[in-house]
Amino acid sequence: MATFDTVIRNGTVVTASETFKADVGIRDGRIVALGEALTDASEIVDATRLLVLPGGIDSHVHISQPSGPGIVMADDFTSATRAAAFGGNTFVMPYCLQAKGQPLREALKDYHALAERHCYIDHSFHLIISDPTDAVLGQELPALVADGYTSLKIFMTYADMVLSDYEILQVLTVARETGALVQVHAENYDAIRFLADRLERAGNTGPYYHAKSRPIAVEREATHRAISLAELIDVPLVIVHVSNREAMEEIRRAQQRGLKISGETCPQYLVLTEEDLKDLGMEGAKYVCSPPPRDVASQQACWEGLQQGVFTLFSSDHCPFRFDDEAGKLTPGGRTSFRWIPNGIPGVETRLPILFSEGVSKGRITVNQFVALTSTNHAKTYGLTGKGSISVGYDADIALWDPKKTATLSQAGLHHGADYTPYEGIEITGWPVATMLRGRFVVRDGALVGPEGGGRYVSRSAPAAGDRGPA
Ligand code: DUC
Ligand code: ZN
Ligand code: ZN
Repeated sequence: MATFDTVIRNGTVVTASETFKADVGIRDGRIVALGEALTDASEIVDATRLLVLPGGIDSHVHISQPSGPGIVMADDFTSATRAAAFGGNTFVMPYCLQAKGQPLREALKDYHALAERHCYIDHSFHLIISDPTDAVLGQELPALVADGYTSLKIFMTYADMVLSDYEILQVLTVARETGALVQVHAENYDAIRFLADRLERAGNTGPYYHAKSRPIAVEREATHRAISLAELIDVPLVIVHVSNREAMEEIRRAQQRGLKISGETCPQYLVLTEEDLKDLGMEGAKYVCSPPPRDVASQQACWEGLQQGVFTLFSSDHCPFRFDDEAGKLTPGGRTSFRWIPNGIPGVETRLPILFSEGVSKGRITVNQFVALTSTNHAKTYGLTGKGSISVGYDADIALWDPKKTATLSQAGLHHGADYTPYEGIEITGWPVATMLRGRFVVRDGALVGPEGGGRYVSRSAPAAGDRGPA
């Protein structure tokens, strides 16, 4: 019997801290050796001129999430994880949305049923707490954290999800007691409502006014408030999908004061602007997401956040709706007001190429920062052990990258369930040419070779209070 099932030969291994030439020996789905001239293998994969990176971990995706009457998300677990694999990912963390009044276990049962036997890559779930009843706070949540559902998201906006400051403090208290990690969607609900009402009254109802109803101050204020509430309870927090300098500086200040606040940003805040929403017709709906894309100065601030470690997570916030579809962006209500346009854009397949190309290839970040921001930090932050690094003992979740390969992003070349990409036409240098999950190829030479259902659910540990990622 050969020593290794597979050896990846002649590649350049990249971790969050090092870049070195090494062969990677894989047995039983794990990395068991890093060394020179490893040969005794059932299969040798030649990685000459390729980078050997840990598979991407996208800790912020929405899949099959109920999104309002008549609205259907464009991806189920089959299509979302297929697209993710083509984009160099081996792990996604979708949300499990608690409907008002719904027990958390019931919600989880539904999502597990949707995911089971359909995923091409591994996954686990964050909970969305929309109804923090006494039962949820006192019994359900603590039991689920103990069972490996160790992170949750709360919202400071949206009629059906917004929590009051009192409720946020209650959730944060449970997080402190259980070790769960809380993510916050930081936008001020009442301010958005007020501004949206005023815009509508003035007849400003097109997609562009989605951005005008959620200006930077709305996000900055909520970011500041969320941080203050976390400070009161003395608990870590992740501020997700940060779009601009003012919110980024709030997080930086908190970090400088020693608070355990982590920041996440996403591709839309690096390469889109609110100008993309400007269209006399409905084309702008393709870019409607929250917070909205801002301007070039905000893009620059988000780069600074990534470069300087204020943001330790780069996620897609994949939240796909079809454009030319009444169950998607062109829902009849959306034609009457931006308020009813489904909120979110696809991006699970394009996250890594965009950051590699705009970041590594253009010299804004190092390839080690790329690995940290797209894989290693996600595993550390969310208590995912044995994933997120090319290291002995870790799962052989690997993306082989051709750093010189060029491509143009286009809907025709993507594998998601949406009928458009907001990143159409972006020129890319650096592309994932193969994706391997636990030692087996899922994507190879541009073809899907892994089985539907090859991805597993993974239970997570609660990171120790002092080890909530590198914030
Ligand atoms: N928040 C997200 O995280 N994703 C899509 C929509 C939203 O408001
Ligand atoms: Zn959000
Ligand atoms: Zn999201």
